[in-house]
Amino acid sequence: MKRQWWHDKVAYQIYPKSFYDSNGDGIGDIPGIIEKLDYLKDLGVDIIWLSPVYRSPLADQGYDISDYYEIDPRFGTMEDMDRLLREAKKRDLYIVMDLVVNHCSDEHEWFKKACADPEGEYGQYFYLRKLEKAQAPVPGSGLETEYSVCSPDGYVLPCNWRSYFGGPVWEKLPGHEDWFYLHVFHRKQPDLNWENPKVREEIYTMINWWLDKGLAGFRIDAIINIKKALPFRSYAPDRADGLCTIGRMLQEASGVGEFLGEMRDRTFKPHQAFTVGEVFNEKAEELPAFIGDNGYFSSMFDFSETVWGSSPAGWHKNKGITPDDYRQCLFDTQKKVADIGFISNIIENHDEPRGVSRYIPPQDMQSMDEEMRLTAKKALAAVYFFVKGLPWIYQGQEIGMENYPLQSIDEVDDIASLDAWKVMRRQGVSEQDALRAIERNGRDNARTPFQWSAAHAAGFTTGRPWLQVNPNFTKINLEQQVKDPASLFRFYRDLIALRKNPQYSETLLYGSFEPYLADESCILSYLRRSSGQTILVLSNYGKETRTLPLPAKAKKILLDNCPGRDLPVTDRKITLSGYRTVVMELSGGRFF
Ligand code: TEU
Ligand code: CA
Repeated sequence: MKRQWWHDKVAYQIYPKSFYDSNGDGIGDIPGIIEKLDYLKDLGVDIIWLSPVYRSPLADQGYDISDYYEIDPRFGTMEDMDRLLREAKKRDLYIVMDLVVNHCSDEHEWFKKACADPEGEYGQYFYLRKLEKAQAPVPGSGLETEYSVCSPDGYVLPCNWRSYFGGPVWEKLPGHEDWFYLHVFHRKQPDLNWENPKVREEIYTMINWWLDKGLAGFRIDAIINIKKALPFRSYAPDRADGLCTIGRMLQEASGVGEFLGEMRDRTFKPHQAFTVGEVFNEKAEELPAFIGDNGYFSSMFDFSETVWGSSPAGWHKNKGITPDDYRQCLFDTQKKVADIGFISNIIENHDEPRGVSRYIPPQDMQSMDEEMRLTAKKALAAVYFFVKGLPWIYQGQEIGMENYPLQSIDEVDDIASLDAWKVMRRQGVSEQDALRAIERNGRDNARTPFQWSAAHAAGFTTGRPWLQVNPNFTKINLEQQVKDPASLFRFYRDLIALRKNPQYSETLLYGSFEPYLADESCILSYLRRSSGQTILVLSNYGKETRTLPLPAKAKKILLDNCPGRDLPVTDRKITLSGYRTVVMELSGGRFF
């Protein structure tokens, strides 16, 4: 694998709307991010991904862009953006924006022109179809397929795919009776027709415009969806609504690489841009093409842990992930990626519940005392941080922010959660059970305001926050943790410092990955090895004290999540109390 400038970096995701509000309107903004750049520098991160701040009606919180060349006034101005790029550069920070090009907003001028003239040039920018009302299927018309579904007013839809946000992916074109358009996400997010070279040219021009402004690169949104299996066809329904998941169609889609390779060659490569793909449903054999040396992207996220246990039947059927399941996902990805490229590792993002509320068994979180709860949060941090690849920290993860304790569905903003609620209630799931399922899986968990302090609205705003603050902000906030040497924030700073320590970075960046004690339940442990150095990450990822064999003599303890406590260790074994986790350099010789 070719070595890249960003391999020794640590990355951070900002969800601008909830990061820091500089003008008291309750919405996080770009000037607020600028005010916090020194904080991010002090934490030790380098690459900063901003979730979208382009002009948008915010139907999907900015992932519905109505002008790719404008900043939405709620987040600031283009001057603010230029200032952010300058201020970041002064601090050797790299700004990466969100590239959302599977779809745009229905308020984008392209879509307005398509509505005005569906058969004109801009009609080709989208997937529009003029449809017929249902009648007795004419043999050979293709309408007679057993899975066809109709619009509420009887038009036969081209396919029975279900939007990621629920309901059919076909919506009536505003102002028309028999024209429909495709949206695999929200109806206010019409899919762009990537088969149209004009669309691709528009997108490449926009990407280069932003890269010429000094962006370090992009996180690339939902990009696997740009290649549909055409012509449209229906697949066996997976629910009583007669629809099937987009994933079912994606299994049949092929050729996305032509678009991704063209985009890379026309934009990212000429700018040596850093790119990280949000790729679900990729085919295993595609990995080298995606993140190999000349891959479509620099990196892509490992979502194996986030999708584990999810059920197409509804969120109430999603299985909770155990420490052993988590380990299996983490280790399987390490094995799959090996030296193909650099995978991007997360425990949460703006679409996921908080990592500490998901990957530490909830029953443990509830039954442990404060001290062991903190120890467990540090254990999770160390375990994901030192596997091979690029570690990402999502805003608030570094202080251990937790899921939001939902009292009512009225508190929920997330359109995915609101759809999940409908799906569950339609299946007779009780309000309480449906609420608990949203509390466990909903995207708002990661979108509550960053908890800066115990002051009003957790110090996020002087006004009324756009989304409620987690009531635990008086206990979990940055101001308190900066002062506390044993805090999670300080531990994250130590993790980053260790990864960057020249004595160990060669091993932590490029060393091999070797599972250790992988058959021991609730032991999350692995070896990182480079020529002449072996580092062991060893976590007793459970509440009970465990005595474990060492693979070789401990040479030096590099990190310990219970530093003040006695550590019983001999040449050949070590005793770890609940969730205690150590990172140690081993001496040369191996016992086995
Ligand atoms: O998400 C793409 C996506 O498919 C998954 O995150 C998931 O299916 C979705 O969040 C519904 O639960 C990206 C963005 O990360 C997400 O915030 C946007 O809503 C989506 O694309 C549309 O742009
Ligand atoms: Ca604001």
